Amino acid sequence: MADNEFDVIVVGAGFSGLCSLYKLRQKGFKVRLIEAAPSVGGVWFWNRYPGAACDVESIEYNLNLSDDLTREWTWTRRYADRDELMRYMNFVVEKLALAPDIQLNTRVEAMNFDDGEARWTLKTSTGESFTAKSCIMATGCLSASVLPRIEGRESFKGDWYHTADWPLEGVDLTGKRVGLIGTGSSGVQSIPIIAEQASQLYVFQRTPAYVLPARNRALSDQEIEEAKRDYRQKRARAYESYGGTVAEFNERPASMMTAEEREAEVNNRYDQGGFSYLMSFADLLTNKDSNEIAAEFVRNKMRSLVNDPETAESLMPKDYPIGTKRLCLDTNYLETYNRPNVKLVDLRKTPIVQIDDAGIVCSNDRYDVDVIVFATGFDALTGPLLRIDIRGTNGVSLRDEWQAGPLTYLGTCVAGFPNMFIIAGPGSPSVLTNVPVAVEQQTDWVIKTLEYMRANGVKSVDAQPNAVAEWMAHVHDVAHHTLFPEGNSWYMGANIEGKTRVFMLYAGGLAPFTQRCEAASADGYRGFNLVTA
Ligand code: NA7
Repeated sequence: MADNEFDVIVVGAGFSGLCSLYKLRQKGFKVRLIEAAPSVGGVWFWNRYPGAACDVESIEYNLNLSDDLTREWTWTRRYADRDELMRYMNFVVEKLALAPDIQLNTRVEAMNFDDGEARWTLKTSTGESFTAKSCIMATGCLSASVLPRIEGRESFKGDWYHTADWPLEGVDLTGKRVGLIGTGSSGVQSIPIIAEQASQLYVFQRTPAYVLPARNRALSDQEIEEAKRDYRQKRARAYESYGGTVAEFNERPASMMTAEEREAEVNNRYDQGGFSYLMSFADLLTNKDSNEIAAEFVRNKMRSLVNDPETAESLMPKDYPIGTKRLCLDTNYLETYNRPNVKLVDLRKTPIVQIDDAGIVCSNDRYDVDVIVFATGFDALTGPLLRIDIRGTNGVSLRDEWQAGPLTYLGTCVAGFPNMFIIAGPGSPSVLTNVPVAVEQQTDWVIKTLEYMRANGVKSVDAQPNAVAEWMAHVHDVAHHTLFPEGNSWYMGANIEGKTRVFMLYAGGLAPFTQRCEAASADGYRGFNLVTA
């Protein structure tokens, strides 16, 4: 093969990409990983805003690639911050000697499938061209950031930043008047830190988030020792779980518990902090009454932390079930509104009318600022793929195919786009789980498929349209047995103007997803067209 010809090209150097690269190399594939950023890390490279941290516990949020990795790496905190995660990912690269197969500073801009050759050609921002039999799209779920369409945004004369593209050298906000738009996780994490630096911080909130305590803290020696000792066994349990973690669901629905039992359950889980709150009742995400019990408990806790009653009321999430938009984990967020230099602007009462050269103009007032921070999120799940001009069989464009929402088979393959495998994308459990665990499962399945192709002289694997239709119907049915479609979330594409609203993730759980993938391949790749050379 020529220098620019590969068995597999992996696009993206986050968890999915690094995991794919390592496993492909283990199996003897000629592989190149192409990454747009000047570093590995994926979402953790880009999200450098103050306070950026993971909302999944570090002891579980990592890659199970070798015992040495587990033995030699020691997490310091319950939730790793961005810098610790970057150190971890660089450690993985170094330990597994991945660097020689990674090409940084190179954005894949276009991909074309040649039907005759059954090969992909990839064109990059560097002007290079690569070909590969197969492509693994490890492009991430939250890697296409979005700026809001607000009239006059470009006319602002001060500095502005998106949280997902924060300057590498950091930003000194000391003494600055700052306007921050958006109160998802990025806003909730950065607001307390920005408030300490800024002379004045205005927070512009469209939808209030359910905010739970992170209770982040240093890990004890004993916790670290136990985590390392029990790692394999815990990982095995995570693979068999709904969410890719060992956190335990309460198996009883709220209706089968007394009021005291319910109170004790939510109280206990709230005190522990973190996402396991959503496991308080078996039916918390499927039954509105159960959900409301858990939601009201959180609202009351949130209210108790904010001094000004009007601000507290504006911060109350009331019109969607808890958990249907991603929970935000709080370290001093709500208390930040008690500071004299912080003001919440409730956009449901006074919407933004425009941005002008000096600040943000709302329907009843204007806020002059030196800096605007856009914590306005991402074109999630589909954005990272559709920003690449991907053309499959007969030149068909993925953008056209997915206009009414993403269409995949088993969350991994797209009809008409042979030998293209998506990791943690639409139609897979992805961000509803602990992502690195879901990534391991999916990369294992993809690489097994590539080995099968190699062993059996298969030149292309393509999803059958009827299999895609059946899978999407199943994804839709599962979602509509839950409350997820009731939140205007990025899971639904609801944060992007003009994006089709459809619940994009597989809510059936990681273990059932794995079983379905394994069953399809064991059954002679049911639902796929396999073309032999
Ligand atoms: P999110 O969770 O999508 O939050 C974006 C926030 O920005 C959210 O509060 C949005 O309000 C708000 N937003 C977006 N556009 C506008 C406009 N035009 N005007 C006002 N407010 C706006 O992104 P994050 O970066 O915080 O977190 C993403 C994920 O990363 C997170 O869930 C974790 O998994 C890690 P909305 O809710 O749409 O009304």
